[in-house]
Amino acid sequence: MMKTALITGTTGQDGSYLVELLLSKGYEVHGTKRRSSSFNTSRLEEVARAEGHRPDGLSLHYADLSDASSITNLVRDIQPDEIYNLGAQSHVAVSFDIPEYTADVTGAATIRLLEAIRASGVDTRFYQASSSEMFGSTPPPQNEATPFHPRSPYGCAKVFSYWSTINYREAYGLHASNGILFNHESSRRGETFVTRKITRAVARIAEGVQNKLVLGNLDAVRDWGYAPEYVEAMWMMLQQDQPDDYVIATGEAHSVREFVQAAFERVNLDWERYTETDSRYERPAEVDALIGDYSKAKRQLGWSPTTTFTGLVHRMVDDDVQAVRDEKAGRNVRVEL
Ligand code: NAP
Ligand code: F7E
Repeated sequence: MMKTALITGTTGQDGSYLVELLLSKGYEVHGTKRRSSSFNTSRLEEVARAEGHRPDGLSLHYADLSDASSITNLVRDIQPDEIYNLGAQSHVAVSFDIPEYTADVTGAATIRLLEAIRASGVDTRFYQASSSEMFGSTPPPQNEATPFHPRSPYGCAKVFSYWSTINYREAYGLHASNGILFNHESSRRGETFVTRKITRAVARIAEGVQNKLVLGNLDAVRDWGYAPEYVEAMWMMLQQDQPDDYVIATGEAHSVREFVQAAFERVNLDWERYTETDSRYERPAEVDALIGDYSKAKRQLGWSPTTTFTGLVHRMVDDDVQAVRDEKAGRNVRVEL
């Protein structure tokens, strides 16, 4: 029988890839979108282009994670088999500027969803987008047993959601799982996260429409994977008989500096000539190093990453170069979905 899924945060990087994955598996997919004064569905337009038309199995609903009524109504009306809570104020640096809002949307909203499931009595499986940011300053490698020490309002909010998910599993027997995902990137990554900021700038510099790239802390170390592979892991978690919590990562670590270097190398430019640093991109508290140990996911889910660091950098730079060329040629036309 055809399964039904509800995804919050459908318009984000992961949401758009998860929509593609679930549609390819024959799901009826319902997603949330927020009211915005301008088009905010560009990532889903890419899904539509790949399909040649707006995907038949996809419905979008206006909702907001800060609005309990919108969330409760959706869960009750759709009665989904699976719920993926990907919606969040997901930018770590921004969470220092809007901490209460982040606590509400990235933290408390998880309880809104879990309560909506209880109130409607729907028999559903729940995925919570937990994050390696919860580990914060605890030294790598990090796995499911590593203690949390978050370093930002975002990290604190994710810890709240993580434990709420486990609490509802234990208290009410919900099939509720946490994916503790390490950084994952793609050409659909938001333009203000460091990898995309770099690859977009490199492409624009190579195409002669930008002069320099200005960054913050170049010493931070991250474990960067490829987003489409990570949404596959989310789906795998909800297909297990028992709910559980899993680290999803590559185990490979690189500094921001190494990412910059590799990106400029792709277009045969010297990174040091074009890169500057400015303290305005530094955070009040930094997470120095995140490197994930995904052996549990490998063992229990049969999940492993396949895209290498260099492969990821090349793909993102190449896609951004193409995007700049499309922009120059006026090929970027926006539509409503
Ligand atoms: P993203 O691109 O920033 O997408 C976030 C999504 O949440 C967007 O669709 C956004 O809508 C939506 N959203 C924001 N505020 C909302 C609100 N008040 N109500 C409803 N929806 C709201 O993030 P992502 O990279 O796809 O990540 C997906 C999830 O995984 C997030 O929860 C993130 O915190 C978590 N995570 C990400 C990573 C990573 O490396 N990417 C790693 C670990 C965990 P708009 O499009 O309208 O802004
Ligand atoms: O920063 C440094 C910055 O913003 C990575 C989110 O998806 O992954 C993401 O959070 C590193 C940090 O990602 C700039 O200080 C230097 O050390 O790309 P980012 P993040 O903070 O790791 C986790 C797992 C999530 O869950 C989050 O939702 O890069 N950095 N210069 C910079 N970062 C940014 N954004 N901009 C700079 O100019």
